[in-house]
Amino acid sequence: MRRAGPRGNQPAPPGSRHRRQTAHNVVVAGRRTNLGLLVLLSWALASGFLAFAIGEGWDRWVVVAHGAVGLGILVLAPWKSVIVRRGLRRHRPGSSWSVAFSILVAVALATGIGHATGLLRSIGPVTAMQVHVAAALGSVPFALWHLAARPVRPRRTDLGRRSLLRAGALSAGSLAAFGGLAGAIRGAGLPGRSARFTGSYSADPRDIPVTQWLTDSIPTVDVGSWRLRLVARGQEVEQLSLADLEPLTEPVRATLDCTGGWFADQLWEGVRLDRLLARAGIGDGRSVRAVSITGYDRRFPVADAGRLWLATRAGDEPLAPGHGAPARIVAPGRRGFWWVKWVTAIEVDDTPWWWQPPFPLR
Ligand SMILES: Nc1nc2c(c(=O)[nH]1)N[C@H]1C(S)=C(S)[C@@H](COP(=O)(O)O)O[C@H]1N2
Ligand SMILES: [Mo]
Repeated sequence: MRRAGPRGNQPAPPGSRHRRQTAHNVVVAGRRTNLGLLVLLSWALASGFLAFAIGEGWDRWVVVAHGAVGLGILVLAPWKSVIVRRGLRRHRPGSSWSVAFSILVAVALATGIGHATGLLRSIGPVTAMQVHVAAALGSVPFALWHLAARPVRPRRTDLGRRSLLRAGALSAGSLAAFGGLAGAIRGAGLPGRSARFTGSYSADPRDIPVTQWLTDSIPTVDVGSWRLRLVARGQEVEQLSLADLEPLTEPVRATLDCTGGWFADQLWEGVRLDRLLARAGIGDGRSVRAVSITGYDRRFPVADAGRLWLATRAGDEPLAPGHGAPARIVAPGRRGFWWVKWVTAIEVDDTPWWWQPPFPLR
């Protein structure tokens, strides 16, 4: 392997004050660009995470911020390309890792823009959104490696007035890029125009895809012998059959919005969870956990039980086997992964709702 000397392969010619000064300026500008990229990449990750974690009205701004931050990375790309070219010339060990890192970031950007504009919705069997998330998550180890191998050392002056002005200019540039893209989507009538604020596209409610979060399987459930177990602090209190539940159901209109990039609005019929808990006398506790036959589960604050339903029907039909028969959670305002299918138990206890991985692990 070729090893670069401490100053790289291209030492500045001695005595050339001008050359040295220029090189110094490039290095300083490079450090700032790298710092800016580091901030943008971590914000992109954090806002992407948030945009998935919650689906209520206010996170509209998280999604806008996510878009602006992502485009900010593009805004810095011309500056970064100068650094990259200089870096590649120096043949430092690990440059193939850097290349892989940039490819993953580029793929995340391209699929993000493709999804937002609607110009690229799927790549073979996977959605652009899935590729977007996979590339972004896949880039994290590379980002950590990059940070260790090519550390960006913050300085006191990074919080100074000039840096703040630069940060302001970058924010303005990112927002302008976002506004420009949004304008282009509208102006050119791109499919992205019809997307929901979460970025999801409308799907036919009678034909929504059977969607598993990661690797969960579709169980075979005998509806006749199925029972819902109501559990309070580890003690089973009651078992209900489908026939027991049906008279308790009420209609509820709700939008299932999958983080995979589609949504469907329809009329469900289900039992409101707070009523179900009150009926069984197990309403006091901190959280209520919906457990699937498959082991998939989600925990909700008990205070939200009035906005959660255990649904047995959708669009005037009993739930289809792939869609959670005989009973699934309907959680208006929450993204699809909260809508636990094939529910077998509803448990109340004093565990805080947030005492669970932010996203299911199966
Ligand atoms: N048991 C279980 N429930 C689940 C999932 C899963 O993998 N396992 N996937 C969730 C996700 S990510 C979504 S978007 C919805 C999809 O519901 P559908 O298959 O009826 O379209 O179910 C949710 N409920
Ligand atoms: Mo989903």
